[in-house]
Amino acid sequence: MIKSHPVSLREQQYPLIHDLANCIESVWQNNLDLSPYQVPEDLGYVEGALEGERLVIENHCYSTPQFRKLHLELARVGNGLDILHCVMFPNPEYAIPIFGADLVGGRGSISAAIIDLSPVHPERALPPSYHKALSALPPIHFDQTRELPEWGDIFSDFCLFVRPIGDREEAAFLERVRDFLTLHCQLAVNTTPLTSPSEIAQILAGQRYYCEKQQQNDKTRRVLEKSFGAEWTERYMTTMLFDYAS
Ligand code: BLA
Repeated sequence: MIKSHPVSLREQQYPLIHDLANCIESVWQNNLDLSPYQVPEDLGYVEGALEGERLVIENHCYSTPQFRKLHLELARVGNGLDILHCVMFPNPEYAIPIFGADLVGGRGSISAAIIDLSPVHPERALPPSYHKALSALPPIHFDQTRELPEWGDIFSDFCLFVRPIGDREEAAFLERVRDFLTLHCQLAVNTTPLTSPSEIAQILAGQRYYCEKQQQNDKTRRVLEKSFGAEWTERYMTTMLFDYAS
């Protein structure tokens, strides 16, 4: 027995997803001061199979002085579609971007791999320290880049949205995630928190805008609805995946 359920989902997942989950947790452990985050009791490990294929979801959450919630979610649909979803929600006193990653694939390839450090600043610009650090990363090339959907105006110029082909591109994607995450954790712990209520209110508004846009992702919604129904999915998307303080 591993954890509270019979087999860890991660062990069975597509290798890049499995490796990325381990990478994310080790960068968090090495750079941040992690505390437990209380996941609503019925949402830590969920299984559903309403009208479609069985969907299994495993959630791992932490909080730190800089981050209200670090969320890593692993999911498997039926016997072949694997998903990794990760969002780092900063505390609103920290004027830092939102790290997000989503990978969808299985049975031999990843169809969508996206990572970004998304600005929440009112002018939708990244802090200068982030701009400088991200600009200094070595150039990277993927054969197949993908178009962002209409709601994707939340993403930065550094957003990487690709279909990685083969071992070399998959390894390059993993390294880029490690670089984004490491520099994010290091910049975050060196950020001085805001004290001005009006500045904090602007950050909250930016985070809310990000969450409202992400909630418009119909591809995510459809996968969840097929196994759990519309009502549960609405609750899950607004309280677990993209919740914001109001
Ligand atoms: C795309 N997300 C998708 C797709 C699926 C999911 C099935 C389509 C894959 C494809 O087009 O190849 C499904 N993603 C899920 C599910 C969960 C999930 C079920 O996280 C959770 C249980 N999505 C995020 C985050 C980002 C994100 C944090 O959760 C970005 C940082 C982006 N996912 C994202 C984008 C697309 C996507 C931009 C493409 C949407 C489109 O092309 O319309």
